Amino acid sequence: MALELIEKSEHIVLIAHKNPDADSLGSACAFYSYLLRLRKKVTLFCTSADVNPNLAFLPWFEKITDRFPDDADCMISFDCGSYGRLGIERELPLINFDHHHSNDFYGTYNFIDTGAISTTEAVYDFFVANDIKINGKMALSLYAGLVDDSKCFSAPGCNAKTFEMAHRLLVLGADHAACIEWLYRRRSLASLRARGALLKQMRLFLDGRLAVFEVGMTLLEETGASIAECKQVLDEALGMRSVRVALMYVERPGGGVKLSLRTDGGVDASKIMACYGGGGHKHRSGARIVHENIQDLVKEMMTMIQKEMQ
Ligand SMILES: [Mn+2]
Repeated sequence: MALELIEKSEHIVLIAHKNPDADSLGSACAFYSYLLRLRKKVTLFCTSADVNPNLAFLPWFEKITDRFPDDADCMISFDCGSYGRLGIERELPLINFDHHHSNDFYGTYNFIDTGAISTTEAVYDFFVANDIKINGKMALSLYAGLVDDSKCFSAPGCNAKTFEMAHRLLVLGADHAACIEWLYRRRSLASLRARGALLKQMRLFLDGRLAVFEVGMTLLEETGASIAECKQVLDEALGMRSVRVALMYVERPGGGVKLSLRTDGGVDASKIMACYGGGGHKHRSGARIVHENIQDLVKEMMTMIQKEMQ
């Protein structure tokens, strides 16, 4: 049992995925509070050295480290759709909390709820099922993941349970205003510049049903925006009535290409990205590949998307 494993472990490493979002980090932060209560030694690990400063409102944010401790005896991963997303490989028992369809139960114990809107929902359910008291810090951490992964309660997967969980977390002390302020009202100049440039160069295909964005190295250098910041325009493109699928390809140093796909759910994004060794959700998915000719690749993907639309 996962609880027994936690009980007998002394030093537990909580793992958020590379370039963590509020869901991955929020889940880990909620667990951090819980494990401290159990008087465990805890490490909050993430392979990314610089984490999005917009997440600094999360409790324990300052504890994030990219150094994996030598004396750990247990790991818990959050929101990692595949084992590779952990960013490390260790022969340690692993508890796997996630909500991605692509998750193949790589943990020793797995809490995968593909119906959950966020991984924090899976963690919340675990706390509730095991009578684990949720304090204010834990509530805020869980709420942050819920707000972010539900696109501020606008994603199609939002249902009565989403709002019930939101209600309970607010009662338990989550600060809604702080979450919104940090997650949505602190956009950097770099992100606004990137957004302007990207919306200007957006191309539409397939009778306006597919929006395509190309992010070259120059755009990233000139605006100073992160890839995560660039990806926000995908959701904006989907806000257009005709657009059902939005694709972004980002040129990476060394010849790689990072693909991000968002859909309205009619086309299964994770299915298309699986063809390129990637994964994710039905509505949003990504992959990283090495491809010599980006234009050929885009053409190939467009054919695939067109087929899926019919
Ligand atoms: Mn998530």
